[in-house]
Amino acid sequence: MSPRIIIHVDLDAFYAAVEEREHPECKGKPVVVGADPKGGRGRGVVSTCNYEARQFGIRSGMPISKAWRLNKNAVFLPVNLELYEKVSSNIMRVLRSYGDKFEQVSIDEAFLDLSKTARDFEEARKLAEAIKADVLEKEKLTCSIGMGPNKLVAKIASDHQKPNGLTVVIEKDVESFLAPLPVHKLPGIGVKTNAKLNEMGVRTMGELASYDVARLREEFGVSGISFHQMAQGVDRSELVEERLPKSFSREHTFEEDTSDKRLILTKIDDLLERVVRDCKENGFNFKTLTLKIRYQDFETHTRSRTIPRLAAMPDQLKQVAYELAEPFLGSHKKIRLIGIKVSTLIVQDKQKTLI
Ligand code: TTP
Ligand code: MG
Repeated sequence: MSPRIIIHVDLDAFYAAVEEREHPECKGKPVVVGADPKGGRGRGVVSTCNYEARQFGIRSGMPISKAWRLNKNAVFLPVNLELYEKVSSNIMRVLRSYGDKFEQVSIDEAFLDLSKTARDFEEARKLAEAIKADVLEKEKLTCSIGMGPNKLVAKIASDHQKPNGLTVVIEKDVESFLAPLPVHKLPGIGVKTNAKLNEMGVRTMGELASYDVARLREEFGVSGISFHQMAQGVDRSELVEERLPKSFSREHTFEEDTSDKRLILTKIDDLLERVVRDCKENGFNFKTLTLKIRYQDFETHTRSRTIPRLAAMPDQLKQVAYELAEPFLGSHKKIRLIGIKVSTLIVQDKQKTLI
């Protein structure tokens, strides 16, 4: 059987690159896309930044106030999601046309199965180069591509030579490619698992691949077995061609931490209205409503409720949201952030449960 040839395409500094394209005067300067820094007092986070800004230590998810401290002269721009979504869908259309199977993973990344389109890795490499050139010509953006015999290796490879990279890992090189990489590059190995593995003396994927699997199982349960397999580059998962959303959500960070009940409930109304609209506009109904609350000290809670009737009226929904919020409103601590999520989605016409 000929090996599978999978590629993973990931746009470089996506939001920031789109902004640079739209504002050529920013080219070469550090660009940070995210919340308003408000002269260092802003309370949101960095969505992303270009590679120039990364040289100052700025990163996605970092408080915008910290980014501001790291480089006050960077160009700070607000998030224009509508524009990025449009550019993303143009790019996805281009990518889809190259593969036999296509799976979009997020706004700026997708897998393609080239096993039937290309005879071997050399031919696939040429296709990958053509894809990069096509995206650059049509959307004036660069991407990084990883190629491997499965999704796991392709995904790790796309990150290997960012930006504007192309990393090809043929089957016989998989183990030697992975061996020196840190274990946190594997999906599912977050901060805690990484720390635990390091404690056990396991830092690289090579060390993980040769670690006693029974011990890993003892420590991490069935995930331990999966970590062991992944470290050896084993992944049999297929591309999932159509991704249906699992939930819709929105959050709001207050300008100032608050315990003003009216302000909080008004914000809940607002978030609820938007989330329900997002959900309906995408053709879904939902069964579960979740409220998230983060206090000033970052302690975070979520509470969920199943909605008794699918076609609940806006007032009933509000009532449920208020009830979910109630236990948090009397706290002596102020509230920093609230969020609303709807899940257990039902396709509106077919009434089909997706989760
Ligand atoms: P990424 O692909 O993780 O990051 P990137 O494209 O900006 O940079 P690169 O791939 O070159 O490392 O995420 C894609 C987009 O998703 C990113 O441009 C902005 C958005 N995003 C957030 O809004 N918040 C986040 O915490 C992250 C990681 C990404
Ligand atoms: Mg990216």
